[in-house]
Amino acid sequence: MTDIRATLRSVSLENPTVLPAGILGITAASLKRVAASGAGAVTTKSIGPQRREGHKNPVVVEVNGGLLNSVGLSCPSLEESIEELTSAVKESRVPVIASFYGRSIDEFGLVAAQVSKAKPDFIEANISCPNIEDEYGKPFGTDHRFAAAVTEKVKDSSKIPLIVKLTPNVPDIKVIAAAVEEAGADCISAINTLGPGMLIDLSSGKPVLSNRFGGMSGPAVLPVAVRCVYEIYDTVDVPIIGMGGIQSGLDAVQMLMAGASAVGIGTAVWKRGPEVFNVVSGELTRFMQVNGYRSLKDLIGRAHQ
Ligand code: RRO
Repeated sequence: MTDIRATLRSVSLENPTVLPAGILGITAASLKRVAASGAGAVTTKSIGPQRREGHKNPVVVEVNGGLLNSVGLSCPSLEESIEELTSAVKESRVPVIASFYGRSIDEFGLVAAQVSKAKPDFIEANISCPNIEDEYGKPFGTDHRFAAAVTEKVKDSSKIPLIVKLTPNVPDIKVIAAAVEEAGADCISAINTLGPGMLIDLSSGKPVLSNRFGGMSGPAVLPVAVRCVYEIYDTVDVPIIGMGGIQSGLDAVQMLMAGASAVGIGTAVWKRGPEVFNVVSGELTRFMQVNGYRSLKDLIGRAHQ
């Protein structure tokens, strides 16, 4: 019997696939739909301290190997977001992760406290959005001191287990991972989008995205994501949700072997619909059957042996 159940701290997932932040995660209805399509856990779009329009269209463009986005952290008001989150937590058949952000360290604490009232299974601090500048002019996740300060503030503000989402856009992701673990992170998710990148429209001679630059996701980033997860696994003891470019069960196997305990599937949902979660679980199960792996424990971190 092949067992693909996953564990993140004390939370059990029927399978290791997770809907990451930013994809179909604004309403309770869409989160429930993804859960019903076979995701092992679902994450909200990042919830902010107040309503935010985000950047002007176009905010997403398809490029070779994936997508370039600069949505700009659009979100409804905090009250609306919490209302949707509360319904999702009550009605979802799978664990719910509440992603959130703040523009300052204090704001991270305030939003964490508010979001936690809905009692999600995890809160996820998004310290890695590439498309906005925080009060220090760059994402908190690019500096180990700010990453640790946000983590500490959130841990002081909430009793809900904390995931910290890291950016690949740093010289050494191990330093950031060690800092957030030391500061109290219960799990790490990685990676946020790669870049920033840029696409220029040849007829107008202008950048395609209204914000000019955007973060890259999709199959082209998989090797970067696998390397980041591999390095994080070498550095910390907390569980890792590995994401970035996973489209198939075999991509998921790579991520598990690199050290992830669960795998995020984002851009592939945009391309293939929420059915992709069942497809990935099925392919993962078949790979394990054919190769004699009985449970995810046999796969997780295997590349380090
Ligand atoms: O909204 C965005 O532009 C965005 C976010 Br919050 C993020 O975390 N990662 C990304 O690629 N885009």
